[in-house]
Amino acid sequence: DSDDVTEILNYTKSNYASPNEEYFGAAEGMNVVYLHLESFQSFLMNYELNGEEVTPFLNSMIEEKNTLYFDNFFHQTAQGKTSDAEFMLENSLFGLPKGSAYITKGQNTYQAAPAILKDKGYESAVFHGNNATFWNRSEIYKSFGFDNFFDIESYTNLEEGDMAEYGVMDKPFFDQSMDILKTLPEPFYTKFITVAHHFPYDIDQELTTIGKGTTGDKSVDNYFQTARYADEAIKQFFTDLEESGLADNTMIVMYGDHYGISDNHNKAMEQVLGKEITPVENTNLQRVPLFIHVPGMEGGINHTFGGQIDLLPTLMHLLGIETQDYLHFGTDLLSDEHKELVTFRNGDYASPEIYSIGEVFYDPKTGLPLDESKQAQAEELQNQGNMKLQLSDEIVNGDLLRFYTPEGFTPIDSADYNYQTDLN
Ligand code: GP9
Ligand code: MN
Repeated sequence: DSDDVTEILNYTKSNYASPNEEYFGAAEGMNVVYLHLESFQSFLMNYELNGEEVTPFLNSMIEEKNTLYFDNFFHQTAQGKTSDAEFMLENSLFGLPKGSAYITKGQNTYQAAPAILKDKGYESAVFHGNNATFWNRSEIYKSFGFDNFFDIESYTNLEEGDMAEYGVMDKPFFDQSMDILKTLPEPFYTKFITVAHHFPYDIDQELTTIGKGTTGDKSVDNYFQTARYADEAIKQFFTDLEESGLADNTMIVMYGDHYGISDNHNKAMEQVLGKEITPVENTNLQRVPLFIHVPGMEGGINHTFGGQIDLLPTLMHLLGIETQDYLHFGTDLLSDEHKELVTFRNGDYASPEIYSIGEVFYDPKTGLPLDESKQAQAEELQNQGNMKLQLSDEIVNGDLLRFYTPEGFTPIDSADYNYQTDLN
């Protein structure tokens, strides 16, 4: 009940990281574009297959002057995969230990990004070339307060070969999405969910511009081809956004949603990386790319340890919106007070000095079990992580946000939303 919320609010307030003045409001009033990079892992960045860059466009964005690239950013998803990633970045709440909160908690009360931004005059939309009901999106998006959901029905001009297993291929997807995007009132908050680079990474060979890997493991070998295709689609999106005139007033956040190559493929991955995949290396492979591009902001490579749970407060602070009254379990990656502890859904964690994997603590620098002298510190981080997971679960399982409304926040009534209307 409301007492439980008060207690949890005390916790999130004590964990709050205040904004960094250098970045607070750097994107104030700008449009927001999230590009959901399906199955992208960080090892792809600057990786060369047979001497050729796999993702030349994303690699160039690492160097782009108005872009921050985070090279110690991790996914924190579990069985809910894509939906867990979305859930974290819209709410800064953890996904559930089993199943998907999208499916089982679609009717809960949320104070999600689209709702927070609605109070600031933003129009929100999700673009996804798949059925609206996949992952129960068409329900939970209403609870989040998304004004528009452009699903497969919105992509009418499809030709042979434009469909992938999980929806419209990224190139026609971005192409047609752009026409819709241009009609949205500004400022807008939008998310584009790509699908071409999805397991098992099959792609029409006529669409490929790079060879396959040579490990003999089919999905690992194919992975490079769909990654290249997605990279080209994203490049086209940036070009089109520039031509539309929207780019100067739009921030773009690109994030990998979860691993694409599971640890069942570690033998092949050892060939890809040229090293043994120890427990520490396996954790390192859970890094996913994060790019934050803001026109006029000074970019660079940021080494802070963080995860998807941290995206919402980071985004809000860049937009110049305070977050201390919200029940967020992540903290602003750009804040000096951000604690470098990445808690995974199974209770493992990664931090600069210590990894916790399957109840064993490791030194990530050596890959070996942690020195006795650091056990107490490791336990302390473990307890902090466990606490976060537990409190986040209490909120989600108890639907506790219905008992608390942050000051200035207008609660969402999901009955006000309907995505079934004919667009034409
Ligand atoms: C489905 C797509 C894929 O619409 O987002 O979800 P995933 O299988 O990656 O969880
Ligand atoms: Mn996914």
